[in-house]
Amino acid sequence: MTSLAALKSVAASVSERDMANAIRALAMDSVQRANSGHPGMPMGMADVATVLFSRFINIDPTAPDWPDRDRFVLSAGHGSMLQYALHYLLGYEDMPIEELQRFRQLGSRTAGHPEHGHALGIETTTGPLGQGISTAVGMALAERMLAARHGADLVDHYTYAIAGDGCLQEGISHEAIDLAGHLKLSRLIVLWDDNAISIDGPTSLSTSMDQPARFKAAGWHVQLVDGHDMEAVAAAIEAARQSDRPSLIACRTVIGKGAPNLGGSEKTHGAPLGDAEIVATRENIGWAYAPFEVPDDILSAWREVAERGQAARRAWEQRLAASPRRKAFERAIGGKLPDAVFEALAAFREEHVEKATKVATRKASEMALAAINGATELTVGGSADLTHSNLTITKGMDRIVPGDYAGRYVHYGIREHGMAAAMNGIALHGGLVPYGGTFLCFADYARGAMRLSALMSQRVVYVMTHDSIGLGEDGPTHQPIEHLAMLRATPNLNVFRPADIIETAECWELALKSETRPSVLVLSRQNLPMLRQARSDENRSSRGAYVLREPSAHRAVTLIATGSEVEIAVAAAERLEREHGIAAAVVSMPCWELFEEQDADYRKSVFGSAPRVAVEAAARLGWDRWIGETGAFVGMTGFGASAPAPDLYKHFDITPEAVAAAAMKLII
Ligand SMILES: Cc1ncc(C[n+]2csc(CCOP(=O)(O)OP(=O)(O)O)c2C)c(N)n1
Ligand SMILES: [Mg+2]
Repeated sequence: MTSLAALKSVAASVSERDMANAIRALAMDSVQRANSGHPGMPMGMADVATVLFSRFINIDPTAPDWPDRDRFVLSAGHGSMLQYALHYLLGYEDMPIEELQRFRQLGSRTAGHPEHGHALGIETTTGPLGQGISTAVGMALAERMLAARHGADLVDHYTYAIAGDGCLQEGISHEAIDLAGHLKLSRLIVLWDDNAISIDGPTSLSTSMDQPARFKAAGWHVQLVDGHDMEAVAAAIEAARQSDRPSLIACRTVIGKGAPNLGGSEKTHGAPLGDAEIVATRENIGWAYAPFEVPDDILSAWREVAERGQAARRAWEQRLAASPRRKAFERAIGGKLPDAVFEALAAFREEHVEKATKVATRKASEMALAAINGATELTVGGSADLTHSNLTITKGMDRIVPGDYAGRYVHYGIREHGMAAAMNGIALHGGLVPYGGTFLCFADYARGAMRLSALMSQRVVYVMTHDSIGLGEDGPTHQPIEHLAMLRATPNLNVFRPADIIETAECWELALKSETRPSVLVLSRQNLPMLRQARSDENRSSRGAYVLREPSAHRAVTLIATGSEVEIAVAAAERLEREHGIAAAVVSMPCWELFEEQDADYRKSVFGSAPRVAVEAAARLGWDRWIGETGAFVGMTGFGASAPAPDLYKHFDITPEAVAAAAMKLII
């Protein structure tokens, strides 16, 4: 290895074009080696990325999590080789050239699309188009909020995103752009790879959108540049940094730039260039080096770029050491919620067991949130325009408004998908714990980003109310049926459906403590009785399911339920005992995922060996896992209907009588 000092002396003669060509060569060679991948985007955006990193971005590969670093989001995630090439060139220790040679192979850090957590410095997972730009909005919002709390000497950075035509065509971009423009997120700068090509061919096949006009209409600062004119790109980024609004820089580029025959064609989008075109490209761009070889002077020029970020990081550390806000800032970034939160929740449970408080679980959630938000400033609430239905705002929470980020409640607007992505960005940024509400039915709309919360192991809390036909009159468009099954099928996601105020507080506690897994709190619109018979210090929801009611005689049947149907199961058990002398246990099962994690002995002690009946006002899918071959299910078999909730439960036969009858059928 040549020493950096020795390299520096030759680096002076290297041009930014040479630096960009290093990206081009690494991208085309890695894709060729893998025989899979997307060379066109990295080659087209190599010039823009080089200017962005060489002149502007402050990151330090030796301290990739330094809190005040600029955030870089490759929204056009299929261009992952752009990011991997940059990481190698900048000198991230976990991105040696061998990782590029193993592009897209099992166990490599160079997955097909950038995966947060696979390699240092990947701020978010991208690939599903539109997610990156929308996640970046959350990061830029978190930056402004933390700056308002801790001051500009500790928090003062930009969020840069590279987005393609695909990202801007996706609907989620509309939500994200609108929110960012409205909130005047001036530290957000989006560089659009305006190459007018996507997979099927020219974008004119499917769009006539005037994107700059669209961004302007949403309140953005907009510039158009030639993406291969490095000085023009630099000037545009400089102007964007000065703007008091989020910025779009439309960078007109040629996809696959440098490839003499295929450049400009969709053929470079997602396939290797082929040996002959790679030879021709080397000639065309004057790259006389072997595959994966970057000459010392060019590598040195890149490594010097990293030194600028390192100096910025050191200066920041000195400011932090001298800051009176140091402790508070470090606590926030550490992400640990204070004990006071959990003490407040314990006191809350004690109080409401005593009072036997009967409220809807959405109301219980609001009451629990009042305790939580009173004990910490780290939580950031919000709702997709259903604040007074989801009950997500609590006393003393100031709103975030354009230009003033001192509050902690976000009106996300009617933008479920954008909200979920923004919450991912807030969680990824660090320093804040986001939760946000909508109706459970609209989990469908938020789904793309919810999946990424789970894939990225982020603590995001989804507050999803109006969780069944129990919402009543709004009817089948608003009544979730298959949503629980969809959410439960999602890996690394805890789905909580609490039955009463006590379980609701317990589930909130579990969600907040779940630092590497998002949670969905599934909550009722209608009032539900307090079912817990005795106070306990133990969080009984923490094992996923527990015996709520054990009959005095040997169990003849076990009734399993969640949420609002636990009350029905309890009534059914009482009826079975009273009218038929049948001993029925009731299991409340607020979280399948946590129950699945318990050992077999615990699971057996809860479920017993008697036949089982499950009751849930939702689709059956998944319940057979718990009721077994011989079990029965009482629930929904089709869409709901519009009527008062009690009428609907009768109409769809989800009643104590129906559950008792199903139980009788099993055991007689
Ligand atoms: C949500 C989503 N839909 C579809 C795809 C598949 N896909 C990957 S790249 C792409 C085309 C993107 O076009 P553009 O952003 O212009 O990229 P370019 O071809 O310019 O590199 C598509 C449809 C995806 N990754 N995500
Ligand atoms: Mg394109």
